[in-house]
Amino acid sequence: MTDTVAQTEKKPVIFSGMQPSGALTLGSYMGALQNWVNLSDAYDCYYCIVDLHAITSRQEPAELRRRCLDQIAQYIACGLDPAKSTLFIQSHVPAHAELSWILNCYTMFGELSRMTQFKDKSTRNTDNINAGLFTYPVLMTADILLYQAELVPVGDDQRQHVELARDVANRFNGIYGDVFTLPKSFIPEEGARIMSLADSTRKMSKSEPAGGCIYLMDKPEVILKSFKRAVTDSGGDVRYDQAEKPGVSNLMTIYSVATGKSYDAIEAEFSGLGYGAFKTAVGESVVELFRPIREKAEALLADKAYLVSVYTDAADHAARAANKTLRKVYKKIGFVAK
Ligand code: ATP
Ligand code: LTN
Repeated sequence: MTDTVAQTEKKPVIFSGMQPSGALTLGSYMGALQNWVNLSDAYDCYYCIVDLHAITSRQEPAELRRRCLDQIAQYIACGLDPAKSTLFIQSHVPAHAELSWILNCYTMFGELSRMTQFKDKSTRNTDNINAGLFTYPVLMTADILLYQAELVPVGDDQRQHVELARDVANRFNGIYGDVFTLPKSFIPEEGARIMSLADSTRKMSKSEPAGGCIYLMDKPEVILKSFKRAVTDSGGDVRYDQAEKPGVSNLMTIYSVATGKSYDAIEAEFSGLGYGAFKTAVGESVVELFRPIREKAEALLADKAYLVSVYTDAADHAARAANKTLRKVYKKIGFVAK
C-alpha cells in the first residue's frame, strides 16, 4: 500500500466498496468480498467503506460508526492485507464528494432515471426518496474514476452502475481528452446473485428487514438454523433448475461456492437423500467457511487502535491518489488554480 510499492510495481487498479448499512452477509461475501481477496495480489486495490452512500437511507449514528469499524475488521478477517490493499472509509477522503458534484453535471437525468436500484429502492421506501438516492450512482462513478480503476469487482446488482461509470468516463474523456480510465465490472460466474433464504425471488440484502440473511459474524448454531428454515421447492430432489426450483438452486450455488463442487457433483451427492440432509450440509459448509473469518474479526475488534491505524494510513494514501485525479479534472474543466 505504500507509495513506493505502488509506484515501482504499477499494477492495474481495482476499486470497490460496500455500504455500512448493515452487517455483511453471505451475499456480500460470495458476490464481492471473496473476489476482492482473490484479486488483491494482482492489482493495486482500493477497498472502501462507503459511508456517504449509506446515508441515502436513514442510519442511527452510533450504529453507523460501529459498523464502519466492524467492516474494516471483516475486510481484514476475510484475507485482505492492509499492507497491500488500501482499506479506507469514503468520508475520510473529501475528493469523493467533490468529484461527485462535478460528475453530476456530466450525468443525465434520464440515465439516472433508468437505474433499476433507484427504481427498486424508491418504490420500497416511499417516505425517503431523497436526492442522494437518485444521484447515488454518480457518487459511485466518482469513487471508481478517482483511482483510475480498470476493474470493479461487484455482485450482479451493481452491473448497471458500473456501466454508467464507464459511460460518464467516456463522455468526459470525449470532451476533455483522456482524463479517466474506463472501468469494467468483474462479476463472478457463480455467486453473483445470492437470494434470500426466506424468499428466493429477492436478493439477500443486509438492509432488508425481511430476514433470510446469513451474516458473516453469525455463530454456527444460527447459521445451521437459518439453513434448516430455508425455503425450498416442491418435489424432494436436489436438482439445479432456476426457473422450477429457485430455492434449491440458490442453496446449490451457495454450496458450490463454499465447497468448489460442481452442480453435477452436488446432484449426485444428494441423490435420493432429500432436502433435510442437503440443507444441513449447505449449512455446515458455510459454518466452516465463516468460522475462521468470524474468529479473526473478533480478535481484530479487540484491538481498536490497530483498526484505527489501518483506516487512517489508508485514507492518507487514498487521498494522494484521488487528489491527483481531482486536480487534473479541475484543470481540464477550467477552474482557476489556487
Ligand atoms: P443494501 O441492502 O444496503 O443495499 P447490500 O446488501 O445490497 O446493501 P452492498 O453493500 O450494497 O450490499 O453491496 C456490497 C457488494 O456485495 C456489492 O458488490 C454487491 O453487488 C454485493 N452483493 C450484495 N448482496 C449480494 C447478493 N445477495 N448476492 C451477490 N452479491 C451481493
Ligand atoms: N453501490 C455499491 C457500493 C459501492 C461501490 C462503489 C461498489 C459504492 N461505491 C464503487 C463498487 C465501486 C453497492 O454495492 N451497493
